[in-house]
Amino acid sequence: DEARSINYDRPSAEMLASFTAHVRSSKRILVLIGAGLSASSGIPTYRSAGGFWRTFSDQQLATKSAFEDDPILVWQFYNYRRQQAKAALPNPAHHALAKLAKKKPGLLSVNQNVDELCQRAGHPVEQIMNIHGSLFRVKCFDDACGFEEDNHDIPIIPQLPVTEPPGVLDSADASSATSGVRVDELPHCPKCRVNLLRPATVWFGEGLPEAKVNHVNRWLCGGNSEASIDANSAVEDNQVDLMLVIGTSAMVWPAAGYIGRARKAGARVAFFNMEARSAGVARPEEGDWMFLGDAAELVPEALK
Ligand code: BV8
Repeated sequence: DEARSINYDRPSAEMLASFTAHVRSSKRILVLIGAGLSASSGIPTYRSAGGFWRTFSDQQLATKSAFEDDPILVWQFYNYRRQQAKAALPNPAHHALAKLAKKKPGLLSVNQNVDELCQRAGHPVEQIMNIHGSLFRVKCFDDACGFEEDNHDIPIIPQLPVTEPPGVLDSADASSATSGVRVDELPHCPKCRVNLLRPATVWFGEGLPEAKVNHVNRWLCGGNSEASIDANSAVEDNQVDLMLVIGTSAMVWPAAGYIGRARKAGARVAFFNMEARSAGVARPEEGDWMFLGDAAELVPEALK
């Protein structure tokens, strides 16, 4: 489905008024967050031109096999992204969303981003599920070991440069051989002392963190306790009043599936994107709102 980039009219007064009224009367709000929310903070999105690093797309490097083939190259990629995310600042949309979460205890954010900018904007941590992990957590390459911890070191190891030398970004020879780093210098798991540490983001082909997915499922079933999901009881309130879909191409599953699930639970949907999608789950339906433009500008305006 082609994405049509339409000229960005200002949201009409009546569209804003109807959305604001609905936000005010909404108790249970589900938010799906994508890279577009952080674009104005200087973090390139995945599927736009800037989303490439050297000659690779995220999908080529964010996989177990890419790490097994060339852990140095993958750590160079993540070292670069960690530094980029660390240098970035939350933008007005991150702050507006955090403010709404504090006002609406029935709000839950499902965050595909791994940059931690929502948390840095003060989004209550119990109301945001980072279902694709975080750039600032590392874990043992062997899941069976189970070691995982926060790590904000920039660079992750002294031998990896903090910034990419000019030219490397688009050089044809993007192999890690140019790094001068040896695999035994890469961070190793302090627990099993055998395996390498890897970024604790969810790679393609990997399952999402179960606890976080269960939390979203419980929230969608209306309960906040284990009971509601086990007993399959007809919980009192599994209605979703509003879904905000902010800066995501909704191409990555299972995250994209939350849009349809929220609709089934009664939600009207507001899309915030630079492009209007004419098909797929990211397509606005009757009664939805489509805010076309930069999330950093439109989200604070729509939520004020
Ligand atoms: C799983 C972390 C099974 C890594 C990420 C077909 C073939 C192969 C695979 C699949 C397939 N179909 C489905 C799959 C599975 C695959 C998938 O969905 N692939 C897609 C690409 C087709 N999914 C998985 O592999 C998932 N796991 O299914 O496992 C399983 C189950 C159980 C047990 C074992 C296995 C895992 C998915 C997680 C992958 N990890 N990232 C890392 O980055 O380090 S995904 C990656 O994409 C990011 O997390 C990102 O958040 C996510 C989604 O991208 P977006 O955020 O939407 O960003 P994008 O660039 O795409 O779009 C930006 C949008 O913003 C655009 O719409 C743009 O218009 C807009 N925008 C831009 N600027 C602005 C803006 N909007 C507003 N304002 C602006 N200024």
